[in-house]
Amino acid sequence: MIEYSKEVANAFEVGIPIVALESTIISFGMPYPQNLAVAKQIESTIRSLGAVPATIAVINGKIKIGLQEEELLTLATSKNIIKASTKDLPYLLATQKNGATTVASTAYCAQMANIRVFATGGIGGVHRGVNETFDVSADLLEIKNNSLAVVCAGMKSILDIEKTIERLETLSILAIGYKCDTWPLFYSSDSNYHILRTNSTVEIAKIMDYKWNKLDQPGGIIIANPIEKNQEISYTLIDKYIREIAKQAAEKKISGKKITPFFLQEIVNKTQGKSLKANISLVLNNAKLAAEIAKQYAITKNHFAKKI
Ligand code: PSU
Ligand code: MN
Repeated sequence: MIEYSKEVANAFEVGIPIVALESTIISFGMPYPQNLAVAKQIESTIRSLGAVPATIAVINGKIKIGLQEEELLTLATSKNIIKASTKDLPYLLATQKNGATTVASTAYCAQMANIRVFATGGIGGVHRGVNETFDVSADLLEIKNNSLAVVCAGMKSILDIEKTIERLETLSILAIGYKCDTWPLFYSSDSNYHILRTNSTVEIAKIMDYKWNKLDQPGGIIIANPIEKNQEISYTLIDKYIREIAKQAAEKKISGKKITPFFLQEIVNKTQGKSLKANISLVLNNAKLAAEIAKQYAITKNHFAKKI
């Protein structure tokens, strides 16, 4: 049911820190060929920092923890990929299909594999217009349910920010800003919404250790890592585009799991590719921070003591 790549199996064996990565971003978050190039670049960035990447997906009905190059290629190019949340996993396994895992299902699989750190772009949350659509991403539920540090550039700006923060509060999900005092909003580095701040990965590792091992509080921690200033796009501009795209989506009757990929693609069109550049930069930034956190947590917990 679960298959580990040689690299990841070896990392567990000898004690190298591991960073989980999602695959929806490859199949539905970015166009080809950038998606493939970025997937590989994220992996090599993590390796260059002395950690091991574990990109997660379902291939032919097997949960893969760590992918081969040709599997990355399949995810980047094939039309036969299902955007898979946690609820879809039994179906994909039984019917031997291919699935790209979202934040929700990646967190779920990573927890099964006993991985503690996860890098992504932006998390899902409460959508704008939720009163009408009831659209709330399963990402929130699975971050709540699985004990991972989820390194992201905040929530995607297409969401209802205030309601997502409220929902995190209700679910009792701890969110920490890395070197920031306000929530980063994916394409933009700050906002008016306060977030607890830390300046160090040592502190983040201690927070993880207190939460999971000392206080025995299972569940995820969001590490919000702002996009670099020179890559950001102003929220006012993005917000204007999002309102326009929302109208298009309503006209075209796009809903459900198609909404997020539709917005991401349309924002790329409207910004003439600038948002794609920003997206790539923030994902790489998150991968770097996640690798540092994984190494630091290994030291703090003495979990992977052999190699460090
Ligand atoms: N962030 C990105 N690109 C993406 C996504 C997030 O930069 O493609 C994906 C993630 O996989 C996330 C999913 O879990 O969008 C959320 O989808 P939904 O809103 O349908 O739950
Ligand atoms: Mn949804």
